[in-house]
Amino acid sequence: MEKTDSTFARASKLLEGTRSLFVLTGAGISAESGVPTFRGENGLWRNYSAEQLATPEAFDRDPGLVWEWYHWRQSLIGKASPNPGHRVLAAFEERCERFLMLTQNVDNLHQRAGSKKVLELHGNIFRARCLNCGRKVEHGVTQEEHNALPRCECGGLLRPDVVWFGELIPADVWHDSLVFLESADVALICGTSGVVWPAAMIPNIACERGLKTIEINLEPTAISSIVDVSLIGKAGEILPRLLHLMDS
Ligand code: BJW
Ligand code: ZN
Repeated sequence: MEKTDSTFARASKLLEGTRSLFVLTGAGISAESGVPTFRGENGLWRNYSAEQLATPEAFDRDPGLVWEWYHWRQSLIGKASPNPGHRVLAAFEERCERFLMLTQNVDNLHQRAGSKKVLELHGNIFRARCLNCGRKVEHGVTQEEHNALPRCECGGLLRPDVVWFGELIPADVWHDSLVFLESADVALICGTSGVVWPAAMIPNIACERGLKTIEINLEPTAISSIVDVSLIGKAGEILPRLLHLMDS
């Protein structure tokens, strides 16, 4: 058997035997749906990086520019569909007695693929909140006049209801994830560069707590050396292959 075959066999065995599965996903799981990732090739929008746009300071300075980025992404995501990777993760939820997915993605694609137990660490791109009254509203790309900044009923400026750099992640989401990790058997980490905190701590926490860990990524990352199994390739190809092996 080739090394890759035995690596796949180890991963599918771990997944087959798990009663309690924790999944962490990042932008890579949606890449094959045509949603750009944040880092690496094609990670920039008009030469701006996520670190330059996804901050409260960038929004204070130029809310029009930041909204343009979000509208561009909303429109891409609106046209995108879940890919086989999303669908296999939804199938894993059906098969496990206990399951929790923590996603850093804001694109709804897991939910659209049928995943139910999904916690959003960085918010949702189709929701906005008012900087004046705090109201949260569903917000899609077509909702305002060309060039006008999105406004709340109260007249206040709306901002995307997502978590930017320097902002706190939702405490309940983080708490529930850590509680789940206490009694999970396996952590599957899929399509994240693992450079953004606190999500970047999850693989280490999982290892410390004795979980078996599997990583799926297009390339080796900082956590590849600490996980039990590292599968290199496209999530939309690897996940269906794992499911197939589990069924054979
Ligand atoms: C595939 C694939 C395929 C591709 N198949 N794989 C110094 C040290 C440590 C921490 C900090 C520091 N300075 C500041 C911080 C904290 C900061 C941080 O982590 N900064 C780092 C950049 C250093 N973190 C925060 O500020 C967080 N809050 C916080 O810590 O609060 C406490 C605090 C408060 C005040 C001050 C300091 C601390 C909040 C982080 C919020 C991140 N927000 C964003 C935007 C969300 C909204 C939106 O979508 O617009 O979240 S930034 C962006 O990065 C987005 C993502 O969710 C996040 C992670 O990216 P992800 O998902 O990993 O994507 P990529 O592109 O990085 O990677 C894709 C991967 O997929 C790659 O590995 C590819 O190889 C792979 N891939 N195709 C499989 N087909
Ligand atoms: Zn308001």
